[in-house]
Amino acid sequence: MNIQTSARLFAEAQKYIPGGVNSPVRAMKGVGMPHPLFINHAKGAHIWDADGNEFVDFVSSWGPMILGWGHPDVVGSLHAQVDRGTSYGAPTELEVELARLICEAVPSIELVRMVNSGTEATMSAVRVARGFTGREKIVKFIGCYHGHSDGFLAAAGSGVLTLALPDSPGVTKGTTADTLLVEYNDIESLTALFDERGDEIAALIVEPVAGNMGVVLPAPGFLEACRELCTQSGAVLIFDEVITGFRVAWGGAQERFGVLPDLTTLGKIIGGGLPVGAFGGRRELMETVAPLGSTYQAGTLSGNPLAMAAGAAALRALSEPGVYERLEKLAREVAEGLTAAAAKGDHPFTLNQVGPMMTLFFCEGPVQSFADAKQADTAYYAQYWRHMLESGIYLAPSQFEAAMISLALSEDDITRAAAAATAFFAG
Ligand code: KE4
Repeated sequence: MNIQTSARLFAEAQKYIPGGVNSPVRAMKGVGMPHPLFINHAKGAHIWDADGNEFVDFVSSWGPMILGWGHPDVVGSLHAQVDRGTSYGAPTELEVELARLICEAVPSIELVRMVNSGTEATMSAVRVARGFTGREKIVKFIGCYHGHSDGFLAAAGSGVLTLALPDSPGVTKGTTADTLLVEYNDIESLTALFDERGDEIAALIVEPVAGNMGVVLPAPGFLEACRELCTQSGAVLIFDEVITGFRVAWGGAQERFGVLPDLTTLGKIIGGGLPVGAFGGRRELMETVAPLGSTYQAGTLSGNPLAMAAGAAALRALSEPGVYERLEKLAREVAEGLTAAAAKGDHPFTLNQVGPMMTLFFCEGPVQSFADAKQADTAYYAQYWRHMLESGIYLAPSQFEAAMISLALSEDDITRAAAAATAFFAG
C-alpha cells in the first residue's frame, strides 16, 4: 500500500508538533506502523488517507461519528451557522436546544454545562463533587481513562488498597495522593475501601462500560455497588459517559443498565464531530456551579455555536424511531462476523461487546479488568491490524481501544470486514 504522502506529511508535522500528532494514540505506535496515516477526507463509513487509500472505518474518530461522515442534517446545520458567526462568547439559542435535548435524553441530568472536551467535563465534575461534599479523595478504576487532567493520570502503586502514584511527568505526588485506585469490577475491594475511607471520598468516577482498556463490561452488580456505596457514604457517583453517552442507548449506559449517577460527563457524539464536552446531573449539585453557585468553571468556547448546531442535529437524527435498533443490528452483525472469523484461527481470543462498542482481545477470556486485558497478545493484534488495513479496513490502532460502530456501515462493509478477518485468521 502506498503511504508515501503520509510519510512526507509526518516528516513535516514533526518539525512543528510533538511526535507529529496532536494526540498520542494517533501515532499508531501500538501497531508497528512507521508513521501514522494522515487522513484526507471521509464520507459515510469510509475514510480516505492522504495517498487516496480508501478504508471502511471502525474508529468513528474514537466515537463521535456514530452517524458517519457527511450526514446531511449535521453538515446542513454547520453550513447554516458558519456565515452567521463561529463564536460569540455569549449565550445562543443553539446551546439551549442542545442542553434541552441532553436533559430530556439522559435520565439523571437535570442541569448541564457545556465545555470543550471530555477532559474538561470530567475535571469539572470532580471539582463540583469536591465542592459539594467538602471532601478531597476521588476513586477511579485501574484501566479507566477520564481524560488527561492531573488527578486522573495515576498509576496503581503498591499496598492493599491501592494508593495512586503519578503516571506522567509533571503530575505531582500531592495531586495523585487524593486519587484512590481499585480494579474495575472488584466489588469486594471497592466495598473495603468505602468501609475504611468512605467519609473521605468526594466522588467515585467510573466508565459504566469501560472503553479505554479495550471494552470491559460491568460485572453483574458492579454499577449497583458503586451506586449503593456512594449513596451510603455521601460520595458523588460520576458516570463518565464520554464514550457510552448516546452510543449504547439514547439515554446512555445509565439507561441501558438502569443505574443512575449523581453526575454524568459527556463528549464525542454530542458535538457531531466538533470539539465538545458536557457535565450535568442532579440540580442540587449543578446549582453549585458558577455563576449560580461558587464552584468556578468557565470556557471561552463553551457552547460554541458550530458545535452546538452540529451536536443538536446529530442528537435529533439519533432520536428518530428505530435508530438504536438498527445500530444494535449492525453491531451484532459485525461481532458475529469477527467472532466467526477468529474461530477459524488457532490464537486464543475473546470478544467483549456492548452494542455498538466492542473489542476483540487476543487472549483467553473472560476479560473483566485491566489485569485481564493486559494478558492480550498486542503483537498479534498489531499483525491483525496491519492485515486489516492492507485489506481496506481501518480499526483502532491499539488493542486497548474500542471498535466504534456507525450507522453508516453498509452490509457490504460488514461482509468485507468479516472476509478480511477470515483471510487473516484462516490464512
Ligand atoms: P477528550 O478530552 O479526549 O475529549 O475526552 C477524554 C475522555 C474522557 N472519558 C472517556 C471515557 C474517554 O474515552 C475520553 C477520551 N477517549 C480517547 C479514546 N479512547 C480519545 C482519543 C485520544 O485520546 O486521542
